[in-house]
Amino acid sequence: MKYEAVIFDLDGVICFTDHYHYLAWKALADSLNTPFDESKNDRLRGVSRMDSLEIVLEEYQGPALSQEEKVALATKKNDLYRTYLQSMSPADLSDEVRSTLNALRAKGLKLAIGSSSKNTPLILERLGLGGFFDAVSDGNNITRSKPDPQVFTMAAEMLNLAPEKCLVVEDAEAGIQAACAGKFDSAGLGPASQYEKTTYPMKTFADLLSVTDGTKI
Ligand code: B16
Ligand code: MG
Repeated sequence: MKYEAVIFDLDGVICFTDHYHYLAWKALADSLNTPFDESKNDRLRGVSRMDSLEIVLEEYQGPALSQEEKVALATKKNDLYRTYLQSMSPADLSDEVRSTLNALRAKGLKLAIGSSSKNTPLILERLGLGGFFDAVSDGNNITRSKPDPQVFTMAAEMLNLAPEKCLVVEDAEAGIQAACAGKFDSAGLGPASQYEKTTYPMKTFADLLSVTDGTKI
């Protein structure tokens, strides 16, 4: 087998919480009288919470904000986002993702998460995937966010495998850049299937069954 492990991004790959991110950032932006729309929300994929806040504040025209005030704003957004996450359940995991994960494990591959999100433990628990993965590297164990490779490098270390033995699955440009910087091959879904740097552009999650053998779709 070409790879011994697969490291999955979470939001946009295993599940889809971008609308909840949108609703929570939109409420915050409205309270600050600053414009925010779906296209700006798309720029937040894979980007850390504090870096996302800077993008949300790009057109903000109010009084200057201290670092403490920015942290308070990010916390307010996150509190609202987490209330939306409470409505998630195992029904939010698609049959395709569930069956593909099980088939990849049956092929002998280790399975890990590499996500920028500090809410990864809550999301995995809501999906019924708490304890499912062999390693979870997320926003809680990193100091540098994607496009830095740290989140994937740490996942590989947790699995005790070299990057060349791990395939990263991503939906975001920042995530593909992170995979490249860490010397990981990458499989891209959605927007990431269009990037030149993506090793294996994919149409659908189940394509991983052939891509993990090194087959281009
Ligand atoms: P949190 P991923 C990323 O998750 C999201 O795509 C991104 O929109 C979010 O800002 C980031 O997590 C941080 O999330 O505020 O929950 O810590 O795509 O890397 O799984
Ligand atoms: Mg993502």
